[in-house]
Amino acid sequence: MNVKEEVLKEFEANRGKLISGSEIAKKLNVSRNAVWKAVKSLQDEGYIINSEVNKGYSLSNENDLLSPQSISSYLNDKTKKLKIEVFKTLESTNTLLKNIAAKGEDEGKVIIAEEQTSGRGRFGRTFYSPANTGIYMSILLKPNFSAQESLYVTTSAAVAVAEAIEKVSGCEAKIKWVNDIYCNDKKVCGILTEASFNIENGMLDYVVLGIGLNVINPKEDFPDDIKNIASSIFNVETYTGGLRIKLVADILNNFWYYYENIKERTFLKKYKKRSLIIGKEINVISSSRSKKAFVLDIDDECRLIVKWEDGSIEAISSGEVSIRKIN
Ligand code: BT5
Repeated sequence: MNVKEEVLKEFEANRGKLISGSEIAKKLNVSRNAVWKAVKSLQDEGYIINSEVNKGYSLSNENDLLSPQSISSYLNDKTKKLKIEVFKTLESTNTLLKNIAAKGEDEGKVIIAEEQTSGRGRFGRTFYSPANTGIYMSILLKPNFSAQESLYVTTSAAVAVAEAIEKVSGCEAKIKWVNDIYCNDKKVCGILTEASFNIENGMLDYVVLGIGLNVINPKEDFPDDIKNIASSIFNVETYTGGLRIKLVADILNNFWYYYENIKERTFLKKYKKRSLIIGKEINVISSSRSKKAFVLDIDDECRLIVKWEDGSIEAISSGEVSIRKIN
């Protein structure tokens, strides 16, 4: 860690409290001038740091910028070990993490961006990722899984995110199989799980779990093509600075628990309970063809059990579904 990162860590550990420059300098064994420079540089990056003459500095409780230091202060003993890196802007956190994974990075690397310029959804679709209003995060995993079992990663992450949303915002969060989270009938989060697997043994080399969550309504609203389907869990009036940091930490804490116990599928009951589509008439869209079905259940492998119009029953593990409006 460089001086700036160390200073930020001190501030995060004392959010809202005044600490003197000389106290920080002594603790970090650097000059007061070095502390001053670090404070200036953090302020230039957008951190809200107040200073009082002859008293010191304090990091405002309203500070909302994501950083490994801020997130770490809410992590538990297990998730504190994750290697978190935060970027101001990236094309896509999944793309960067996949590149890093291919070079042999260990499990537990987490990439977060304040903005994505080419955020990706499934099937080559885009995920709108404006600056400072959402959470765009990817987590590198190396589970001992077959390709089929990667569905557990997406579904357990959906439960982890839904629980974090409810805890922090109070919005009831529902899950649309397999990877979308809805609040008040609008999509607030999408999950993109990408994997590399070993052809010889059919097992996964690594999995990149990408989570995109709309936290605050973007200033210019959502683009026209998603205005009617997308929403955020807060608007500017209801949001309090710092909640994005708590959300990231809660998501990581929740997910890591489910991930460590993934074979027991402790998340599955909760996933089903939050399902938006069990018992509903849906369209199943695959290879641009749409077929009507009724959702009977979600099975232990997280597959969707559907009854087609001809009465036959099938378990499906991929594809896109939409709820059918019945007059
Ligand atoms: C998803 O795909 O929803 C997965 C999104 C995953 C995004 C994360 S962010 C971190 C990581 N890095 C990445 O590059 N990606 C991951 P899908 O189910 O295919 O839904 C895509 C569709 O959702 C689009 O075609 C739009 O209709 C809609 N959409 C796009 N942006 C949205 C947004 N911000 N909020 C809600 N809906 C959106």
